[in-house]
Amino acid sequence: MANIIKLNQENLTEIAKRIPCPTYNRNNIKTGIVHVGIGGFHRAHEAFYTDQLLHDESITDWGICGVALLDFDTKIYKTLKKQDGLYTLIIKELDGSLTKRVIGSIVECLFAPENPTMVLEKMASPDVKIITLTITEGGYNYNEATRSFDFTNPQIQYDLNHPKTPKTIFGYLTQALKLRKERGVKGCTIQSCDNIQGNGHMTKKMLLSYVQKAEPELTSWIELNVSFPNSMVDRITPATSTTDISNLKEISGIEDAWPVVCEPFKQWVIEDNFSAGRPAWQTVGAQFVQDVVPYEKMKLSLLNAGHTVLGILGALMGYDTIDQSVHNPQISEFLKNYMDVEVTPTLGHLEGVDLDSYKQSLLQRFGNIYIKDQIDRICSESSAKFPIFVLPTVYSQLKKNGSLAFASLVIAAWAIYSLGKDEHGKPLTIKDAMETTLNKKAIESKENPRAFLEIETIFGKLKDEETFVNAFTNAYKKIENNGIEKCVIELNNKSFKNK
Ligand code: CS2
Repeated sequence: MANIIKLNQENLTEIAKRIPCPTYNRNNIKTGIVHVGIGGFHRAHEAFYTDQLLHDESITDWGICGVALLDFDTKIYKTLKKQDGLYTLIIKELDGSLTKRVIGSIVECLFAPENPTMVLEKMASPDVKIITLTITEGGYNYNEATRSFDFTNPQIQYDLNHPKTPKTIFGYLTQALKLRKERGVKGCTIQSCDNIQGNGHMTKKMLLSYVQKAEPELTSWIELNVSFPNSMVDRITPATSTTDISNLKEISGIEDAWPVVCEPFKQWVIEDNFSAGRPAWQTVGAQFVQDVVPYEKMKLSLLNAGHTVLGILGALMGYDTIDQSVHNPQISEFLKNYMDVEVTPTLGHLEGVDLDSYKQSLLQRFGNIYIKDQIDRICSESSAKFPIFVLPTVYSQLKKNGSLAFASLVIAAWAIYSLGKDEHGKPLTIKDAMETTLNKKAIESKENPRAFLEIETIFGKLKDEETFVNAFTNAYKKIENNGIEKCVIELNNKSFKNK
């Protein structure tokens, strides 16, 4: 490729000669959505759907303003700002080919730590009808031990004392909604796009807890004017590697400081509950349904939990990527068993979904060797993921006296993983807000395995469930004595005999 072109609005016509670019006039697009959390997932998912939609020239109201909320987000903010909100989406197809396109739906970018007022004004703007969120599973400030909003979080305390310059999403949403109310601006929709069962319910519950303390008189206005649709979101989006960046430059001649890579599959199932109107995302493949709960449950407990199973077992065995893990025949057999024996009985009937082919397709997606989804990414923030992805299956199985063996082995493997080394003695990179506690409890577990289950913010009251505690303790001891692979094989064999 002769010349290298920098990705930005000015160069878009030139870039369009190389890869597909937005053909709509971005200058005509008004912001109708404020999105908080402009990481890879948002850019592979909602922003992608919205970009597709904006290619219908009659639609000009649904541009996205991307908000970077945390100091940590400086880099993505600066990158997108410099590139006029543009970035390349690189879809890694199953046959290894790459489908690339420039996405143009993020028409504005704001950096909250630099200018909180601007973010508040944007969220309060009458043009803005929807505020969408990808703030991660841990971002909802939910405490599993108390089953309520965590007011002990120092950032929340900060927001309560500095309402005009907040730091957390709760401070922002509260002030923005307050402005809307005071100015007579209509309500809006707050739509979570995170992997949480009942993500809309969770957002509403957590926000209202905060509001009741910060601005109690706003509560009834929110109840009447703001909707919180639940949704199920799906597209595997690994972290972008330096090779992805340099390949784009070498092969297509495009200099993009932060392209996004993802799988071809995508799904978005949304409850049709928007208090101020919404884009016709159904025309570009999203599904609007009355009740999204069964879909969420299916996705979280099969796909996300599947990831966790492959990630934790794979990490202990020394693998780096999810495809390596699932290509170990014993691990993939284990995952199939886990899904069939322990998860499927908890799901009930899902109208219009063929569960067998869904599970089959997951194995294929996990096995995509071009995605190279990092086990480090999957295992990161496990303390927020286990309670959502894996533990609901444990609770359901406990209730009906069902099998717990597979889930218990994974949880025991996580306790051993939290010691910080794989089975070959190689250090593991553990990225977790609760890293210190996890490690401390993991060390205690060497003497007394059930100590790990005492982390109440993760396990709630599970430590009192003898059936589970026994299964966990047995699994823990077996892994210590025989190594993870032998335990996986043993359970697979047992399950085979029972079939
Ligand atoms: C992953 C998800 O973070 C995780 O543990 O399971 O990021 C997953 O890739 C997405 O939810 C796919 O939709």
